[in-house]
Formats: sequence, structure tokens, C-alpha cells
Amino acid sequence: MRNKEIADIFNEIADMLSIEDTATSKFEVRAYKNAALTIGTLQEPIEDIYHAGGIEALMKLPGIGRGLAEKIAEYIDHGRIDKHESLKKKYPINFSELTQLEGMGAKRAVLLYKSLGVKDIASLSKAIEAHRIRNLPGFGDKSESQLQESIRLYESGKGRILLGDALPIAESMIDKMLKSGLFKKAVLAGSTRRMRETVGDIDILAISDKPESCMGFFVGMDDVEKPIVKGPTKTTVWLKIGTSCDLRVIKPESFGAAQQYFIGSKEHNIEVRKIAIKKGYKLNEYGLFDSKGRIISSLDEADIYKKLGMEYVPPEMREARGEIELALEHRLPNLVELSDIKGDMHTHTLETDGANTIGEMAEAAIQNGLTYFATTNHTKSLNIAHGMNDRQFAAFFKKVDALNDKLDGKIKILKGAEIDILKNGALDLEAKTIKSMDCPVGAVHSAFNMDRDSMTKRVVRAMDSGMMRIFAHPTGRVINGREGYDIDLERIAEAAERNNVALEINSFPDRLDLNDTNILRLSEYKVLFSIDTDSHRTSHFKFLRYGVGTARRGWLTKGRVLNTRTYSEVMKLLKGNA
Ligand code: DGT
Ligand code: CA
Ligand code: CA
Repeated sequence: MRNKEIADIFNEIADMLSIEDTATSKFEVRAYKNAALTIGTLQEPIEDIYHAGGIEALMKLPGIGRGLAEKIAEYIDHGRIDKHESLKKKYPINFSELTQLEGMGAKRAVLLYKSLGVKDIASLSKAIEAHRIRNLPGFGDKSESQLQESIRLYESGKGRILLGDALPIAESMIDKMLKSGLFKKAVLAGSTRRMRETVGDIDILAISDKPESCMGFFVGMDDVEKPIVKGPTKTTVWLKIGTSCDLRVIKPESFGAAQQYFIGSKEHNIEVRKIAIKKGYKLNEYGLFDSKGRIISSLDEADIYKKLGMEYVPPEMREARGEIELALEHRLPNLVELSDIKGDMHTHTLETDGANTIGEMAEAAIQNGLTYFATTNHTKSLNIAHGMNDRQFAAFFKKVDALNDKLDGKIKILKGAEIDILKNGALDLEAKTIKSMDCPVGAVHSAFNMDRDSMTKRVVRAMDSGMMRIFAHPTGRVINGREGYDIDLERIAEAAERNNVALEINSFPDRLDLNDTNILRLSEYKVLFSIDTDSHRTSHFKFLRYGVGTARRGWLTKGRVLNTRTYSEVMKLLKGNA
């Protein structure tokens, strides 16, 4: 799947064009950025679309005109885009690296390049150490230390990519392997299989009569940048998306044991092995054996757990956080599943910073199997997202009413907003407007550096208004981007309990907020969780599986998740009548 590679290149072209700052380049910048978003969030491989329907098929994608479609084709056919190559010669700046730093846009990167010759993070670090930044116009002492902090955060997350980037690639590779006819089986293992929010490398297990041909096929795949180690049973390659991938070809008779071993986590495995030892057995990636070395189980993972006196542990729970004890007592929770989710409580439209109309969002929600969703645009304080005021919400809700009539129950749209929780804890709309809604979501989008107590009081006050029904992305963190604000989640959960507010699990791949450990902690409270996509375009509904994966890693059952309820049950809960 070439989607991310092409999206990254388009973003880089846009960054470089933004330096030129002419009228045509401004238009082009927007076109490239918009196309990058479309391609980056497509869930099917873009090369499949191109190979099936050519340039014309690419032009059917939102925001892709002929010019851009030809650029995509150029990349798929030749592995490079001429325009990109010539821009790179003109501006030898590592944009994709530098713009990952918080507070570093393309403009600042260019300024740093022109005045100090900064090309990448390494040269930026040197400039910071020499205190050469603070004298530049538009920078100061403070931005120097902020940049240093961003670099620290970047370095700590380096090497781990988002699950949302790894999983679609891994699935598409496995799909191609199976279609090649060389593989009898190919399955995902490792952290990607456990739905960990970031992934150090991708692990694939396979069965085949022709392991050598499998390895040959693997290293020759489109997604591969270069082989790292090629061996007859294990091969490692570096992928173009910026991570490595291990393929292990194993014997069919140890398939179950190998899965148990390579799904991990290592910590879980160590605990499971101790249980085997206690029973006088030996467990490794080839099987479960008795003291005489006779095989007890190896074909099937579930059977291995069974022979150890344990319940089958879902991969998402295998982190040695207490699941072993529960499995031994046969008391594992029945985890929520993607198919349990009936609605989405947090989505946007082009009235604010979304890319699609409410009609298009409704159509996409239907396609994704939902029976209701809340439309929750930003409110007026959030200027960068074109937040709406009370009057604009009233007008928009009339439109939603009309659409609901037209849809005639095919899907129900709940009226809502993602209401800014202002610095003093007030909600950013009139009470009258909020009371006219089905689903008022509250969220923090400003003054992130408040101290813990003030931030907690701010949100508690918003909840105590009694008007908020969902608290969106409760910590505000962005994975590999920024640490969340400082907030006392226990006090937030108490306020949520008291005020009938559900805590969100935001499914956006770089948010996943609440994360697994926070969910585990907060499920002690009598609160419901809401697994939302925060969709800003129709393709984002597909992110739901990352939210569900995170909820499963936090051990949630269906009963704990608000939007597993039917439309009428949810409406009752939102009104506080359930
Ligand atoms: P990652 O790649 O850092 O996101 O995390 P994993 O869990 O995918 O780790 P990885 O790729 O190093 O290894 C895959 C699995 O193989 C791991 O989850 C458990 C198993 N494994 C690897 N090394 C060891 C080990 O030394 N002992 C045990 N018991 N299992 C191991
Ligand atoms: Ca791995
Ligand atoms: Ca690995």
C-alpha cells in the first residue's frame, strides 16, 4: 500500500511550494495538502484504485484533479515524482522530520534554513545549543526552550509508528501474500495484533511449503524499501512507511505455539511460561511439552491456554496487567467488539473544519454500519476551526432536522456540538442553544499549560453545569506530537459520575485518548465510555476500530460503552431519563 508514501510526498511538496508564496503556489499548496489528507486516510491501497481504473478512477477521489492524479500515477509507475525531486534540490530541508516538532510549520523551517542553514533536527539541536535561535525575528528565549522540549518528545517517540499507519499496511501486505499463492497461511502477530497505539515493528507469521520463494516474494514487495536480514525462516525488511517488518515462516505443527509466542507481549509470555513450569510443563514457540518432552499442544493457541487451565486471552489484553490471574479463574471480561458499536457521538462537517457535508457524513455513517451519529461542530472561540456561534447552530440544526426527515430513519442524526470549555470553565455557547441539542460534547482546546488543579477545576466546573454529556479526548495528548495537559482524571471521573457525562475514547490514530491505561484506571468509576471517531471527513469513520482496540486494551465490556446502545436507549441516557 503506497498511500502514506504519497501523502507524505504531497505534504512535502506543499511545504516547499508554500515558500514560493505566489498566488498560484497558494492555490497549489491547498490542493496538495487536501489531496494528502484524502490519500492518507484512504483505507484501500491507492495503487489498486489506479491499476483497476487508471487516472480516471483516481480523479473520482475527493480533491484529486487530473494534475494530481497524474502525479500519483507517476509515483506508482516510476517510484518518484519529478516535481518533488526538483523542489528537493532547490530546498534541501528535511520537512517531514522538522514539521513533526510541535510549533514547527513549513514557514518557520524555511526561516531557520535561510538564516541559520538548519536542515533537520540534528542541525536544529546544534543551533539551539549555541543559542542562535533566540536572536531571530519571531523567535525568543521561550521558543528556544519549547523547541528543545519538542525535540525531546520527538526523540522519545522515535522508532515507533502509529498503529493507524502500521495496521492498514500490514493487512494489505498479508492480503498480497495470500493472493500470491505461495503462502498457505499468513497472520499478524506482535504489538500490531495487540492493537498497541504505537508499533516498534510489524510481525507476520506464515506457513508455506516453499519458504524460500516466500522470502523472495516478501523482499520484492512494493512496500519494502530494502532487505535488512534475509534468512530461510526469518527475514527482516525496512518498509517505506518508516518501520521494519519481520516475516517468520514456521512449521504447520507449531502454528498455535508460534502465535502464542509472537503475539506477545513478552511480559505476558513470561507469566504464561511460569504457569507451564508450575504444571511441570515446558512452553516455547514450538509447543507445550511435558517433562519427558512429549508434545501436549501446539496446533492451536486456544488449546494451549486450555491445557494450562486458562481461558483464551484476547491479544489486546496480553500485557501482564492482571489478565493471567483472571484467565486462571475463568473470569475474563467479555470485551466490546467493533460490531457492537451502533453510533458515533463526535463528528464534524464542512461548516467548521470538516471536509464533507452533513449529507455526505450521513451516507458514510450508513456505509459503516452505524444507525445513528451526532454531528458536533466546533464553537465560536475556536477560530482556527471556524467555530460556529449560537445563531449559526440554530440554522444548522434546521438543516439537520430537514435531513433527518428526508433520511426517514435510515440513520438518525443527533444534534450536538464540540463545545469549547473556556479557561474559566464556562461553556462556549448560550444555555438555550446547548439545551436544544441531543448531544453536547465538551472539550479543552486552549490554555493547555494551566496547572493541574486549575485545569481540573476548569473541566469539573463545565461538567457541573449539568449541560455536558460527553467529555472529548480527556487528556488532550497527541501521540508523538504533544503531551496532554495536566489534569486529575480521578476527580474528572467523579464529576462525570455525578453529572452523567461519558468519557470519550477518541479513535483518531494520533489521539487514542483516553488511552488503555487510563481506561483501566477509570473503569473503577461508575461512568460510561464513548468510543467516537471525531471524523472530519467521510473516510475517518474507519478509525472506529482503533478506538475499539484501545477500549479492549482497557478491558471494557459492551455494557460500559455508551454507543453500543440503540438509538432510543442512547437518547434516554443523554436526556438523563434512563
Ligand atoms: P514492538 O515491536 O516493540 O511494538 O512490540 P512487540 O510486542 O511486537 O515486540 P517484538 O516485535 O520485539 O516481538 C514480537 C513478540 O515476540 C513479542 O511480543 C513477544 C515475543 N518475544 C520477542 N522476544 C521475546 C523474548 O525475549 N521472550 C519472550 N518470552 N517473548 C519474546
Ligand atoms: Ca513488533
Ligand atoms: Ca519483531
